[in-house]
Amino acid sequence: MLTLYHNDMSVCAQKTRMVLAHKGLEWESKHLDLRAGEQFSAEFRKINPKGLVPALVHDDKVVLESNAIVQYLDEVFAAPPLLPVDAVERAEARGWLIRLDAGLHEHIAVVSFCVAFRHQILQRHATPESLQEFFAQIRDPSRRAVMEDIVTNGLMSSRLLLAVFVYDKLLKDMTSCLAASGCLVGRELSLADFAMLPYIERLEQLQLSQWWESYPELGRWLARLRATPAYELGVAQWSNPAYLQLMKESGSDAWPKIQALLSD
Ligand SMILES: N[C@@H](CCC(=O)N[C@@H](CS)C(=O)NCC(=O)O)C(=O)O
Repeated sequence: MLTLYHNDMSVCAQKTRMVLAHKGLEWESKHLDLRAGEQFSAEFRKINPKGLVPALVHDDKVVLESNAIVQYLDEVFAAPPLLPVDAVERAEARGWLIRLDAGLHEHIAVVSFCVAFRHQILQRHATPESLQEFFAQIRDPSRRAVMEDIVTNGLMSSRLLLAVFVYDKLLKDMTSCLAASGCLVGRELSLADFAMLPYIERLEQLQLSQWWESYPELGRWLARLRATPAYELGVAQWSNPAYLQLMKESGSDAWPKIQALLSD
């Protein structure tokens, strides 16, 4: 039996649900409201002491870290495979997953919070005392420092500048890989494509798609992935309209500011 602790709009959870769907697997959903702090509950900390989703429980085994989870699923439920047969291409696909853990995941959180999600936190914790309580419940000091910065400083955060430069390079690198076959690696969609999709779609939700206006390969890739049953079951069916609306409204004037950071 597979149980997934997850969140509807979490990029890591979207990736994991797409892989579960692509493999045709049945799973039990344990949805956590991250804004209500359900990831910090004692019950969930027994599953993941770090208080992060997604977490997969397979029978009595716990598998943590979304990139480890999707590779675990691909090994244990081999068909249809999501890593290429060719060893070099497999290494390339894993390289894209490493890129997420080596910074991109934190950068999308920075962009998302600086543009949109900080408004949710500031609304929910409207007094300085309540805001301090929110920060204090984040036990990991480095996660707490990032959250304090991006919620407090928003578009003025120095972390946003770094995130924007990393993303700009990523969009160029993806475009050059997509030019050959429309996939990031090889000729078929792989873990690399499913893993990267939420990180690009999030920019679009934040009204930043002008960023890749001159890269049509990226638009075609997005459309191709969105036409898959895995996207429908793993992403579309879990879309949270309130979050989409917040990102749309907060992001309406974000692009000129991001563009200004890029041209500085
Ligand atoms: N490296 C972890 C990152 C997981 C992660 O950051 N999850 C976010 C949602 S995308 C989360 O649970 N955030 C809750 C929090 O930061 O309190 C993974 O890939 O699973």
